[in-house]
Amino acid sequence: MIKPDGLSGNYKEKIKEAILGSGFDIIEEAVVHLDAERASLFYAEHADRSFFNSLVKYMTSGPVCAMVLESPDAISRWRNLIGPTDARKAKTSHPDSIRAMCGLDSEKNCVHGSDSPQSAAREISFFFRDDKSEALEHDEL
Ligand code: DGI
Repeated sequence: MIKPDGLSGNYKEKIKEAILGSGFDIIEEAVVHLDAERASLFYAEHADRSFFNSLVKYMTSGPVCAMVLESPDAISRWRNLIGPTDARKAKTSHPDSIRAMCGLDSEKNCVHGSDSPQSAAREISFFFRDDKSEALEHDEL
């Protein structure tokens, strides 16, 4: 997922170039503006953290672009391409990563990546349900 700062900072095309240049296929893509309820649900595992309200505010501050990426070892390869959670660390330890390119700090880090097959399955169905009548309303791409 490209987070609000990634889209508002006009990094979408650069991020997609990095995705395709790294050999991923983009299987699904949708621009969605999450409301507080949906953003809270997406990050439910962090509900007890001190930064949760700030995270929800950030994630609802503008649209996000959700994508389903496909490749061998997609989860570890994508996590490696985006770099560490804290974009300030990414700039030193992973200077070629996406978060180094467009992230700001440990919250505004411009992209998300599922961290396991289970979370990928949950997050894919969060944005792209099989039953289109229940799918999240997508903005125009
Ligand atoms: O999977 P990641 O996005 O790399 O990291 P995560 O699952 O630990 O955290 C999810 C998001 O929560 C992260 O992208 C931004 C936010 N976050 C994590 N740690 C911090 C944080 N936000 C703030 N403000 N401070 C943190 O320490």
